[in-house]
Amino acid sequence: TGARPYAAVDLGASSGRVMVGRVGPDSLELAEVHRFANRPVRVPEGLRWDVLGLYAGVLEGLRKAGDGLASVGIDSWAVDYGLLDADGALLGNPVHYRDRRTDGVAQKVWARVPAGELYAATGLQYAPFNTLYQLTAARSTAQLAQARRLLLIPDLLAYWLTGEQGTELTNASTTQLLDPRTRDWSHGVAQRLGIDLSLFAPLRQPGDPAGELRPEVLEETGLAGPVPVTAVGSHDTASAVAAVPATGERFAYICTGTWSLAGLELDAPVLTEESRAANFTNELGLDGTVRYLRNIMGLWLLQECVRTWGEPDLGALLLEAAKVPALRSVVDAGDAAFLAPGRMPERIAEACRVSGQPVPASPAETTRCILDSLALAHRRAVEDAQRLAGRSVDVVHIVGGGTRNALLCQLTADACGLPVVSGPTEAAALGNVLVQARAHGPAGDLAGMRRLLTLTQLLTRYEPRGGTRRWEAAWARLA
Ligand code: ADP
Ligand code: LRH
Repeated sequence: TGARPYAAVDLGASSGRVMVGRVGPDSLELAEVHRFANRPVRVPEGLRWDVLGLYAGVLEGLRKAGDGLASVGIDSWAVDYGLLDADGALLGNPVHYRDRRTDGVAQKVWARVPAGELYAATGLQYAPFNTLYQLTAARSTAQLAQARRLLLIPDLLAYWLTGEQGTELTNASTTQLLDPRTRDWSHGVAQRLGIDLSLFAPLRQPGDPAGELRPEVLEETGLAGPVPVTAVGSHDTASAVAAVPATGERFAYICTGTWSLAGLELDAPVLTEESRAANFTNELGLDGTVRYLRNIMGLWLLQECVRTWGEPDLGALLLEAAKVPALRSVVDAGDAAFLAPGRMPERIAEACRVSGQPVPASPAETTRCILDSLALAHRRAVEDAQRLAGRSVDVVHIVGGGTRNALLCQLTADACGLPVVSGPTEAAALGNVLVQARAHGPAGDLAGMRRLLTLTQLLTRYEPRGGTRRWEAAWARLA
């Protein structure tokens, strides 16, 4: 086709990829040109991202993408950032959100701004790693004292590519420093916590121009310029939700990968006390939407176990897990106790023991426990979101890496008692490409983008089996 290619850089917590997408009136093609591992590094001061390694991966991906790019867009995981000094140089490696520096910090924040007020102002769930808590943890560090600018991870990479600085809105909404009603900074919260908002570059919206590849970048990647960079939904989950191939409004989504992000797309935030107690977040999406969702530990639980077991073949392990009887033991996959790395099989066994359930005795049994627990957490999030937002759904869409796990998709359908439509796997990259395409071509709304996805993407449907009562009974064991 004659359509010009768009490069989507999508950095997940477990891998980074550069994909090239082509968009036509009735066509949407996506090809992976480069994938690289994203391995956090533990140094004496804590857990850090190898952000230079990621940048090198991005450059290599752009080189492989080749000439003729209509634009480049970048999305990544949320909340984390790099600090720049007065010369614009990076001050140290960005801290990983699983680092322990935020342990106990929330209590200090709530002593100044009570948790209820914080939720009413920002709509963000409590997670120890929200940027607000990270900045509070960093308060008296030499690094923060020296910092003149804070750039969220995708904005940092965009800065290195273009020399231009901005703070993209959807990712900014994960800092807990934004008001989801005005979709602008919450000056009151920042002031009361002594956080200097001038550290942040001006907000930019998905679709805004974000500069052009610098001459040195063109030289290094061998690309002919000019190549524009376009702001997309730079929070990976915002891009993934934009690429949920829903046909109507009565849908829930689960973005599965390292995390499971499960909830609804709304046109206004839900800021009730009940919603706070249920730990639902109101992150910002495209075109004025709100991503009303809950964070669930996700396939991180399995990734960490697999790492401990010496990386056995995942396909074989999942086949074994499918043969293990269902719902023998479950853990609370929403529990932040599973956030830190290390000893995951033992920690899961311990949680089963404490709740008086059979302790999984083999990798297959542990894997089954994880998948049952994830499906159960998916059910609870989908149920709670509908109740709290006063909306109901008749289908659950699963997108992201977890779509490759057919057992997880089927168990989620069973647990929710609803059909599951799974796909696309590379939803974040597709959402990234579609936002660029509409910034550079005829405008299309979210519904139009989704229509194109339903026409072009391979989707799989799972019907629920059996009743949902046994899932509720399993949850009762954890209460
Ligand atoms: P992230 O973007 O957070 O890095 P991904 O969306 O790439 O994560 O999803 C990664 C997860 O997808 C892995 O942890 C793994 O559980 C699952 N996955 C990847 N490949 C397969 C596969 N072939 N079969 C089953 N699951 C898979
Ligand atoms: C998923 C994700 C999620 C955040 C977490 C830190 O990659 O962006 O939406 O909560 O990383």
